[in-house]
Amino acid sequence: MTPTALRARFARSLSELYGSEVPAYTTLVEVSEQVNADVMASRDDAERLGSIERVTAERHGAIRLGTAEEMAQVARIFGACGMYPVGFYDLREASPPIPVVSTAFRPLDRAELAANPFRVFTSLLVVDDRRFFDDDLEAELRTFLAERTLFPDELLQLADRAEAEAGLSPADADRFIELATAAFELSPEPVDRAWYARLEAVSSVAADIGGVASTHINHLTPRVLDIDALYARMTDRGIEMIDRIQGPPRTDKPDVLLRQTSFRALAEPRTFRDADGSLSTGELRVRFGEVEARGVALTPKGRELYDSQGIDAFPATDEELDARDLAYFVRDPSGALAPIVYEDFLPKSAAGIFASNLTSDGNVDATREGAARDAGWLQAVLGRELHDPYALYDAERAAGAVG
Ligand code: OOG
Ligand code: NI
Repeated sequence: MTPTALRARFARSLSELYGSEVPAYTTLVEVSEQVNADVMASRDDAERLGSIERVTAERHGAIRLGTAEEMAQVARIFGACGMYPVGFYDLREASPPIPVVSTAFRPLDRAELAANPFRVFTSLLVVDDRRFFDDDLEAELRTFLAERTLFPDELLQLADRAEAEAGLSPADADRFIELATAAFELSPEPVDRAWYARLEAVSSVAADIGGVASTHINHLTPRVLDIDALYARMTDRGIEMIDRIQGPPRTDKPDVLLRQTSFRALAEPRTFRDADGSLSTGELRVRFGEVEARGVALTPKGRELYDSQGIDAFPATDEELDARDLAYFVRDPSGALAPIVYEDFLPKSAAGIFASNLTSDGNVDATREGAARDAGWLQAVLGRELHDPYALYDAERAAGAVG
């Protein structure tokens, strides 16, 4: 079973898990499929940004980790599935600031993306950022995190074998998928109430990451061809969405980058352990739903224009976007322009997704010192290349391949 097949199975397996645990996700997938079928029936260019097979299977997930070691381990598990780290996002620059830096694990080439585009937005808590954590809390967090094991040795060994040998036997593949899926399930282990509350007073993301001895997939996002229609239909079904769609507003111009929207995390029953050792039931809101629509990837020049002036400053046709080097295209065999779809994330939208699920802004002391983090730092943690999204789009455009 090749890394490509492992990736497709892993995405399906997580999707089954998530659907069984978060029923609103199943509604979201159903409504997305209806919207996509309607767009296919009504628009000639419905498949301009990817085949309907790809779009229907397309998901991204998100996980949050606590230590450099966990980050390096997850890179091996995703590597087994042909997913590699792309991009560096610093969510501490958002407002309100979130104490994480992130990357996305995804397939790199067009053929792999077409076969199965599964990706996972992966965040790492910055425990030594003094704006959030004082010396004592950092030390306690480090101790707590060092004691937990998110990924069993057997899983990591299977992952290494899959990467080294470009696949696994059917029996090993079954076991790998079983262990990898289980690693992202919500754990029934009791949550230490006082510890969780202490972290939550600083940041609910810190509590979600460092307040429990496990990690979990916190959303799984289907792709939709008309996100405005999706938003309206979900609202009609009584599911309360966040108040807006993140990313570029709807226009008559070619879709660029990424538009996303979400529904708030559901309150789920969890067991808590109190200081006297007694167990009680409470609730946590840690898993939510999101949906996205993807457009053409912007060049650095296009991105600069988007960030500084917004979508109003953009031309209305593919030809002009290409001629002004604002977005990535390749020529298909007939000479027509084919867009290169944006495969990455937007830090502002990501911060909005985080923020829509925060119970409070937490307690940030902006006068204290941050902690230096950049792509070079994350690459060293990962122990493998951290790919630059623009280098990937440039290479694809230069190769002239069509997806
Ligand atoms: C990740 C939020 C970012 C996206 O689609 O931008 C994200 C998280 O909440 O852990 O998934
Ligand atoms: Ni997301």
